[in-house]
Parts: sequence; structure tokens; C-alpha cells
Amino acid sequence: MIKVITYGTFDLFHEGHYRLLERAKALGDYLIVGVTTEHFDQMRGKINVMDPIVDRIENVKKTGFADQIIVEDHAGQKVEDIQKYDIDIMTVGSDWEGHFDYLRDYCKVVYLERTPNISSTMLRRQKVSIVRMGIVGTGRIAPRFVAEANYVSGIFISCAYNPVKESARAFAERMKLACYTEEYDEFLQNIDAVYIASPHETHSEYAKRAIEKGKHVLCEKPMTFTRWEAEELYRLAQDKGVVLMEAIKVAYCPGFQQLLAVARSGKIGEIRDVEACFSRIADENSRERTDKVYGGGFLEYGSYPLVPIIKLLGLEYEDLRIDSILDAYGMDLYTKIQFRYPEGLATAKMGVGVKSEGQLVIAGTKGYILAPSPWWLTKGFEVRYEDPNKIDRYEPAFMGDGLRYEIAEFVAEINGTSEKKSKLSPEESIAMAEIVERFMEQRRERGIRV
Ligand code: C2G
Repeated sequence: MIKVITYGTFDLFHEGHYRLLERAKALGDYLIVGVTTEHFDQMRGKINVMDPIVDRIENVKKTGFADQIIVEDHAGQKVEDIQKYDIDIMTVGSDWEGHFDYLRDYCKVVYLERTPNISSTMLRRQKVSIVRMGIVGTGRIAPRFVAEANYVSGIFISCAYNPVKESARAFAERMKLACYTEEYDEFLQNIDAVYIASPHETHSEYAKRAIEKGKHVLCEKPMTFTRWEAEELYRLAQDKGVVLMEAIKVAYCPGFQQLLAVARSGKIGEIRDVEACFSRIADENSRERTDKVYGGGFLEYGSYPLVPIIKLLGLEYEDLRIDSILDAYGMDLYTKIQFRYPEGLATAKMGVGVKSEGQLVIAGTKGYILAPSPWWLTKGFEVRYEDPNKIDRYEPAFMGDGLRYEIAEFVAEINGTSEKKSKLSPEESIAMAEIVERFMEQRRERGIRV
């Protein structure tokens, strides 16, 4: 009996997939089809798969060609499968020509001619309209955003806005954008969505005006300085039927999702403490340190350490205490926030002028998770136990600088194709706005201008 194996995502199942499976089956007597998991697809750079794995498996099954369906979830699995299932032929479409030649040490490799003029990418494009996105603010993060958006299908950066026309023009020229303007209303006319990356104190106003005009908004952190403003924005977005997302990129990283899943799985028992730190000795001349009102450790970096705390211990803390080390102008060089929950504790530390170990530690009743710096990109973490010899290591994939995951989620939410539960819910974002409000209040009480 000749055993054949083939692999694929089989998203938006189409004729090309059908014909491939038909010919794969004809190569032998028994066909095994490996269908990829979302996580594996993300690891290999496919971040816009639309059908859930159960549907993709069902569609392969319906063809009647597969004698057995397996799931492909990690790199290196093909060799394992070939040995495990005693495979004679591994086959894939000709778009992979040469790529799997290394498997010839284990079995015969056949590249089947790809069916022309049809692909999942093409169908995805037809199914969802391309989001025309405008960028508000053309500072340091904006070029990175444009570069990363290139990796996400279904989005097109079409215009740049800056109240200073020359800055808008220079940015558009550098980024090869067709349009730029210093008129916000005009800017909003020809786009579907905005990315707000302007100075902190302008986020909320730009977001509000865009939502009022029916535009989807991806807003840099902190989105607002008060709880009620955040509530207002989410309420307005809901009324207008648009997506509003706070751009805290760690929340959308696949590795961070995996870390949360492991933390909640019971592997470390009950979660009792979360400690998260993000600090950078920012240049003395950088905005982080020269803007004495809206710069500083907390407003610049506070969102990152707050995410794992809010995600894992929830919104209902009993007590919260904020302490800062200030510079001569009252700007925080370093801030520590301590939370007390009914059954847990948490600490968030952030700094622009004090450096500490940028790690995330999640302590539980059976063990703990240690995610070293840069945990906010979540390239790796460990689960450790009382027995120091027992360590479970995780090395999730991470591509680019992390922005592409946030952009992909934004596009998926606009198209209604994201998973049901948002990766950062409005309630979680509002809870963070409340902490920002507490921080600002505390500064005001100390007589610091805000
Ligand atoms: N295919 C084809 N003709 C098309 C489109 C796809 O023959 N017009 C083939 C691909 O070459 C592949 C299979 O259909 O063999 C599944 O395609 P995808 O779902 O795009 O999966 P892919 O990313 O190619 O996964 O481990 C996964 C494998 O490496 C292949």
C-alpha cells in the first residue's frame, strides 16, 4: 500500500485545494491530510486565515479524498509524521517547489502543478473590502506602522494627517503615500479607518471626531486620561457601529495569548501574584523626558505592565497604590503601582529614567511563569516549579516588531472575522483609563500641573 501525505491550511476551500487533494490521492492508496492550526499558521507568517480549523478540516473531509486527517501544529512535524505513518510520498503544490526537497531523505517528494488563477488570498480579498487607513501624527511610530501594515492583507495606508502641513508632506513623501493634509475633516473624508499616533493629550479628541464621522479607530495608548472619556468613546463607537481599539501591542501578540492560556490552564495552580516591569532609560532630550506633563514612565509605558495584571487578575481590585520617583519638574522617572485583589497581589513598574529587569512573573499555587525581557513581545517564557529541574519552555513565534498582530486584529474586527472575544475588551481598556485617571489625580493633588 502506497501512503501519501499532504499539508495545507485549506482556508476558504476552493477548486485549487480540491484538485490538489484529488491528485494527491491518485498518487497512492491511502491519503493523509495535515491541516494547519491557526497558531502554526501565525508562526509561519500567515496571520489572516479566516476559517476556523474545524471548518477547514470539515471541508477537507467533504471531498472524500482523505483517508485520515491530522493536525499540523509545529515546525519539524513533517519529518515526524513521515516516520510515524510510514509515508511513501509527501506532496504539495508547485508554489512550494524545492522547499521540501530536504524531506527526500525520508520519502519521495512530489510537487503537483498548482491550479492557476485561484487562491485563498484572492478569495479573502473578494470577501472583505480593503480598509483604507489614514495615519494621524507622523512621529516616531508612524513609519513603523506603515512598514508593518504591509504584512497584513486587507489594509492600505492611504493618507497622512499632521496639523503642520510640512510634516505631513515630508512623511507622505518618505512613506510614498499618495495623500497628506493638515485638515482633519478633509482627511477623514476619504478613509475608512484611522490610526492615531499623535501626542498623548490629543488622542481622545481625534478619536472622537473620527468615530463621529463613522470611521474605525485604532488609537495609541493612553487613549484617554479619564474613565468617563474612555466610556464615552466606546459608547460612541458602538452607536456608530465602528471598531475602536486601543493600540497596546502586547495584547495582540500570539505569544502573549499563549502565555495567558498557559497561566489560566491551571498549570501553575491558582494565580496569586503578577509582577510586570517595563523600563527604558530614555534619552534626556526625548519627548518621554522633555514633556513634563504628558511624558514620564507611567504615561509612556504604563499600559504594557497593566495588561497582564488586568487580563489575569481582572478588573475588580480592592485597592491600588501608586508611588513615583519624580524629577525636579514633577515628572515621574519611575512609577510603581501595587494592586490588592481579593485573592491576589500585583505590581506594575515602569520607568523612563530608572532601569530595572523588564520581566513578567506570574506566581501561582503550583508554580510560576517567568517571561524575560522583552516579555511584551513574548518571544519566550518558562513555567517553573518547586523542583528546579522541572522547567517547561515555550518559544512562540514573533515576527517584525509586533505591530502587525495589532493591525491584523484591527482589520479582522472591522471585517467581523476576529474571534468572538476581543483580545483587549472595552472593559479592560476602560479599567486602564481609570488607572491613568488615578495617576493624573494624584499628580494634581501634589500640585503638579496636568
Ligand atoms: N494549491 C493549489 N492550487 C491553488 C492553491 C493552492 O494546488 N490555486 C495547493 C497548495 O500548493 C497546497 C494546498 O493547495 O499544496 C493547500 O494550500 P494552502 O491552504 O495555501 O496551504 P499552504 O500554505 O500551501 O500549506 O505545512 C503547510 C504546507 O506547507 C502547505
